[in-house]
Amino acid sequence: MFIVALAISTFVMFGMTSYDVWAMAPSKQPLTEVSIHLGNSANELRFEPGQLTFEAGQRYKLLLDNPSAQKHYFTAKDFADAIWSQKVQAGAVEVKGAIDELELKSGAAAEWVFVAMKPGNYELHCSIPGHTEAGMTGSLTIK
Ligand SMILES: [Cu+2]
Repeated sequence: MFIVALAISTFVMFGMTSYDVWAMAPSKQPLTEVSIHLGNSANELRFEPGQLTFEAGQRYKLLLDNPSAQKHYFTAKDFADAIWSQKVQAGAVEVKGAIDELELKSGAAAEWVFVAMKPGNYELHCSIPGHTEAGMTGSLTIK
């Protein structure tokens, strides 16, 4: 397990991203934990909360879960472009690198560790047909 993690880290370090210059330092910053629920136990089509605010330059662990009976997506492509994703962890699997959409099945949970970068207001929605229209949208702000 450790060797696999090390191999992935090495791969990420040699990947050419615009964040290479400071890729090591922000990964060690203190974390602020923030939670968001995709749907709820009453199966309403909404994010709770529907609005989250982050500060540019701060590192976050976004805790996502799905307490509803159906699957949902956390889709936020512009937001994903405005952050530096360190990893997404789900169960015993860690995924490194750029991610802009997560699918959470009923009862699933995941953690997204990132550094907020570019100030702005970014749209969040669930991309399952009908869910956005039913109100499953949110707003992610970086200030
Ligand atoms: Cu949904």
